[in-house]
Amino acid sequence: MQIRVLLKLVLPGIFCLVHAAPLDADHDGDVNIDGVVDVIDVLWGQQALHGTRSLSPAQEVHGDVAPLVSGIPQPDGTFNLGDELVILRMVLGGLNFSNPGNQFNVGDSIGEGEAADGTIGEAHHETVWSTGYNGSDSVNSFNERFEGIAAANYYENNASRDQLFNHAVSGAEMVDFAAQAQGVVATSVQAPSGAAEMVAVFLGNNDVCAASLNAMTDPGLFETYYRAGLDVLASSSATRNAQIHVSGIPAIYWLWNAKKDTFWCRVFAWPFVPCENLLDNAADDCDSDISREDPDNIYPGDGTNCQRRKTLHGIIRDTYNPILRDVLDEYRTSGQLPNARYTDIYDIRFDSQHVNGGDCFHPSTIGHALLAEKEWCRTHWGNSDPACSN
Ligand SMILES: [Ca+2]
Ligand SMILES: [Ca+2]
Ligand SMILES: [Ca+2]
Repeated sequence: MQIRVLLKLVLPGIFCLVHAAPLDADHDGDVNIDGVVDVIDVLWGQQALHGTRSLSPAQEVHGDVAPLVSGIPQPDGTFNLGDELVILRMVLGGLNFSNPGNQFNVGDSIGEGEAADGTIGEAHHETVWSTGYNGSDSVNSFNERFEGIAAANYYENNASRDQLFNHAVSGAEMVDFAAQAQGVVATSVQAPSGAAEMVAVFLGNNDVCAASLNAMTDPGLFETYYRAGLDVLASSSATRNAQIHVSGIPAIYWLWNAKKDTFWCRVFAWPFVPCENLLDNAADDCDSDISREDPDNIYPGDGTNCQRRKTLHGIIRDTYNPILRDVLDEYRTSGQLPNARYTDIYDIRFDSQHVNGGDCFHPSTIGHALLAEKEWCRTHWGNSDPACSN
């Protein structure tokens, strides 16, 4: 009797939490492969574990969503209790790995695609790695990937919807996260689903770029501002269950390395870029080529500018990115933002072609293409994308 009452109370809620599952994503929790992840998949999984149902190989693949590493499924080729528990959380806890029905963007000048074509100061939202929509450029943005996977289920960004979706502001620092998040909450009602289903967050670049190493945003404040933005997303039903894709800060050391020998960049462009702790006195004074290629270690013969650049590199690695990762892990594991996941891109090395030749600082179109590919392939969506295994 008690169980029947419980089911009556719980089942309507369960069916409200059904997620549309992508048809091409194999590791999606949809054990019976009917296009949705719901209580039936939990039941089938339970029966399989008890030996009263045998799953086909394809069904096992769909059910293989565990273990989770930093919230991202790392399928291990077997279906066991860990997988069953993840599927249960998908049905009851709002855990979601499906393709989103829309995508919002929070960020700085990179999120605006600034100078992507080399024109200093010019925004190129159509080029951006996340919400970009130029179908004829080399950037296969997240927006274009979702649209390509299931156009009917995805309310894509385009020139006329960009104001709704792209909230990035050139010059934004982490202190601006909360305001941009409020903008996402406010505009999400305009999406057909009335909610933000994915939010890309790429901030922090302007916190680490500063007039000097001492002028970088205080790490304690950086964390406070970060939490304030996450709190905004967590406190609204329009954003709480969205897949929050937080990008780590890249190793900007490599953009100096890539462009340091270009006269235009060194003499005319960089003096106007507010990232003096990286770009001041741009001539190479590292001990050797070996030292310059090894920013993680300071060599005895490294000059003061080389040492300053490497120190900045280490601070991003050891202070700012761990804050972005660890705080987000906390919001996810506590359930405040059940689908918030951190993507580390610190190991990506930018070559000259990835940095535009105008301001010699922002990603070029090719740089956005690289970001889109690397970020994508490190998500759970990338897990199911054969193109990422190359
Ligand atoms: Ca199903
Ligand atoms: Ca598994
Ligand atoms: Ca494109």
